[in-house]
Formats: sequence, C-alpha cells, structure tokens
Amino acid sequence: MGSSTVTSTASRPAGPGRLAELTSWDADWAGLRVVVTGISKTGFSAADTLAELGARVVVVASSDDDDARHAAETLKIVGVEEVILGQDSSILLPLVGGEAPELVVTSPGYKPSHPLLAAAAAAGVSIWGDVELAWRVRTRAGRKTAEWITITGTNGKTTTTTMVEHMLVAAGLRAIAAGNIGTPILDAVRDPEGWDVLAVELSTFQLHFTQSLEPLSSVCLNLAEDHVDWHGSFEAYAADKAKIYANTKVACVYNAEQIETERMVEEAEVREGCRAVGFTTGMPAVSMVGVVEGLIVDRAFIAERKDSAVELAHVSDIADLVPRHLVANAAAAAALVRAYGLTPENVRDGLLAFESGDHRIQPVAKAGGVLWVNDSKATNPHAASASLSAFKPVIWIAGGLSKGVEYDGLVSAHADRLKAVVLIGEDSSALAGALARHAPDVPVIETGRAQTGKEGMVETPIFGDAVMAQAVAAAAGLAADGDTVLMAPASASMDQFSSYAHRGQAFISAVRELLERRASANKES
Ligand code: UMA
Repeated sequence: MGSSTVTSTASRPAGPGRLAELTSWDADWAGLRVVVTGISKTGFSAADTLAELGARVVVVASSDDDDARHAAETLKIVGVEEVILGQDSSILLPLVGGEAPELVVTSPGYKPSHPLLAAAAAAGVSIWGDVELAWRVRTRAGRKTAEWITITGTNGKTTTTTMVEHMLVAAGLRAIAAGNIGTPILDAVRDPEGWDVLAVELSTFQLHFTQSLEPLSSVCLNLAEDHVDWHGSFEAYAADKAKIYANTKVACVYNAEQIETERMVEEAEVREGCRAVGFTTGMPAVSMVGVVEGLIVDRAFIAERKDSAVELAHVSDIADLVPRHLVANAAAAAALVRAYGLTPENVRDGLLAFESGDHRIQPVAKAGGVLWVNDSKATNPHAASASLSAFKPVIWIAGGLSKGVEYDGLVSAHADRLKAVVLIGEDSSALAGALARHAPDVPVIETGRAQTGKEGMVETPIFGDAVMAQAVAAAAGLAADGDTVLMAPASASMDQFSSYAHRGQAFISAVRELLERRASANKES
C-alpha cells in the first residue's frame, strides 16, 4: 500500500451539517467520503451498503486471508473504491479519492484507542458503528420503517433477543433478531420487504459508536465486569451499556434485582412519556413484570396495576426445568414486547415457540403417512409425557440413562397410545420392566448390539449413530400410514451419545438416510 493513501492528520473533515442531514436512505449520500474498518461481517455489510448509497468508500482491515481477499473482490465489484488489507497499526487514516474522509464507519472489534480511530478522532472525523449507520438508513421511501427493540447486558442478551423475536412472530408481525446475535443489522435493515419490528442485540462495542438510536423499548439485563480490555475501565464499559436507554420512546426496562441498571434508567435522556419498567424473578411491585406462584405476570402495562396483575405465561412454558436466569430473561422479554402492545397470549405463544427449538418435539419428516418426531430434549418422564400426549398411535423410541427415576406412571398413562416400543440405551431395564407391567401387549424391540465376527457369530455393543440407525430401521419396519415415530427417550443420553443434541442429530440423520434409501430404491424398481 502506497503512503499517498495515508494521512495522520486528515484535512477538511465534513462539517457536522452534512452528516446531520443523513437520516434516511433517500438522503444525499452520494460522494460522501467514508473509511470503513474491518472486512468481516460488519465491515462487509457497511461497505456494501455505503457503496449502494453512492458513497465513496475505502475499506481497511488487518486481515489478509482468503476470506478477506474474496470479500475485497466482491466489494470492488459493487463499487468500493479501494480495499487495503494487511494494514498494521502504524497506518493511520487513509485518504478517499485523494481527500480526507468525512466519516469512519467502524467494526465493533476495533477499540477506540486503535491508531486509525484515534487519528480520526484527533482530526475531528465522526466515527459511527454499523448500528448508527443502520439507524440512519432505516427509513426508505416505499418501505415500512421498523420499530427497534434493543437489548444489552453482560449475560442473557441472545436468549432475551430470541425470546423477543419469537413473541413478535407469535403476534403475526414481520420481525427478526439482528445485531450482535449474528446477523449484521444492516443486512436486516436492507431486507427488500422491510420489517414491523427488529429485535436488536447490542454489545457495548456497538453501543460505544451509536448516538441517534430511538428504540421503542430497551433493556440492560445486568451488569458485571467484562470487556475491560476494550473499554479501558469498568466505568467506561458501564457508561457504554447505559447508552442502550438513550432516547427510548415507550419503556426503559431495568433489572429490579440489580440497582445499577435502575440507576442507568434514572440518568438516561429519554423521550417524553417513556416509562421505567422493572423485571424481576420475584413478586413484582407496581410497574414491573415478575413472577407469582409459577406465573409470569405483568403489573406494568395494565390500567389496574396499582392493585392487580395480568397473567402472561406459566414459567413452565419456557422449559421443563427452568433456571432462574431464564425466567429473568423471559420477564424482560415480556416487558419489552408489552411496551409494543403485544397481548398476554402473544407472550405465552412466543415462549412456547422458544422452547420448541431444535430437539424439542421437532418434526423431522413425513413420508408414507408416517410422521417422524425428534424430542431428544425429553430427558425425563415428565418431558416425554408431554410429547407422547400429542400423538396416537405412536412407535416410541425410548430409553437411555435413567438417573434412577421410575417409569410406571409414564407407561400406564400412555399405554393405549403405544403401537410398539423400540428401546435404546445401554441398560433400559427399568423402562422395560414398566412396559412389561403396564403395556404387556405392546411389542418391545431391543437395540444396541450388532452381530460381528466370522459369520456374524460375535455380538458386540454399538453406540451413537449406529444404535440410532438400528432403532430407526426397526421403527420403520413397524410404522404404517397414520403412525408417528416419536424419539422421546425419557432418559439422559450420555450412556450412548455425547449429549441430547448428538442423540437428536443422530435420529435426524438416520431418518433422512433411511428415507433417501427408500426413495432411490423406489426409483430403481
Ligand atoms: N479488525 C482489524 N483490526 C482490529 C479489529 C478488527 O483489522 O483491531 C478486522 C479484522 O481483520 C476483521 C474484522 O475487523 O476483518 C472483524 O470485525 P469484528 O471483530 O468487529 O467482527 P465481525 O465479524 O464484524 O462481527 C461483529 C461482532 N463481533 C465483535 O464484536 C467482536 C459479532 O459479535 C456480531 O455478531 C457481528 O458483528 C454482527 O453484528 C460476536 C461477538 O463476539 C458474536 N460479540 C462480542 C460478545 O458478544 O461478547 C461483543
């Protein structure tokens, strides 16, 4: 890279006037001189967006690997003027078209003390993050402008953001989670159809470089020491977290069990009429969402909040064994979406949908009238009972590490649904005993051993994918039109698999392979 592209004291930075006017996609971005830092997810999305807007863009990044070079080629095709890879820290602010840049748009991985950003700040060049840019271009003629619900916190951001997304979707809204969760916010904002609401997870790195966001509702879930290397001090980290509340329009949601987050709200500059709403895993005071006798209840978004509360969901709607932090995340998510006007039913449906992610009563395939369902997360009789109740007749794949529980209640409650049972697990004798006692007429097939050695004379135990393939083949031999094959083991997985996720994945792969084999056999015949 030639030194002519670099300056340590950028001359003629843009007057603040021009940047102040850049508040919609349709504003005059043409010719704006911008340096973008980073060429991974954020840098790519920012440079691509700015090129589409007609800005003059130079990208810099320290990486110079295949991914970076490939991204650089693509960016040049879409109109980025220059990409400087392998840049080291002695390099300061590049020129854009021979002139000082008017703006730097930075990736969150860049510390404010990075020489390039320090040089930009010293030269009076504005520094935005991709989130600030996304906020500025979110309004576009002919498209919906989405409301933003913003979420930060040291822990639980992704879970809460995902819960918010599920609740919004359950309400029939076009909504998506974006930001620190993994989808760059600019990719979401540029969606051709547009969104009603975005659930935006924000890290402190991202918040540091934002200034104009006006979220509908916002939350800092909690605050603990983290990322001090990036921010320089805990105080600086906390100050960036507190930016989540700036300009909030309807509700600043805080953690009633952590006074620091309430203080952030007290000190925030918010929009007229915005309310402070607490969330707690205990009994809610007025203007809080909390928990009463296993129910998540709202004492904030109802007119009669002084002396009553409205039920939103059962704690058990989130998951079977709910850790406290998950309840806190659900209460926070509920408060954020209630601020948008979602109903108690929307909150509950969203939490139920959140629960039924992968491996939780997950339909895998339907072929020949047979439905294949993966409920590997059913690691105890209580969870398995919930999924057995949903299907009839069932070929039930079950068994594993029993953890000393008894199965009599489960089998007697569901004996009339069972067409057959395929046992997995190294030792499923407890379940086999319950089946013999309460469902003596139901055929039971054992798996877990394979014939090996000369002429198949030796029987050896099999594990993991092999045992699941055997179980799926056995179930397929018994299943007929109208049946459900349900893998809901009522037991833990670690005797034969590395985790419940591994067990679920083994089931999914075995079902798909079996159905593919059948399809190609049908074609040949
Ligand atoms: N780079 C430099 N010099 C630096 C720093 C970075 O050249 O000093 C360049 C690298 O060469 C590379 C690019 O910058 O080209 C990497 O950028 P980045 O580190 O900002 O990462 P992205 O891939 O753009 O991903 C970022 C977030 N990463 C970070 O904040 C570190 C992702 O959050 C986020 O999902 C994504 O944007 C989309 O918004 C990840 C994360 O770890 C999950 N976040 C932290 C966390 O949650 O704790 C904050």
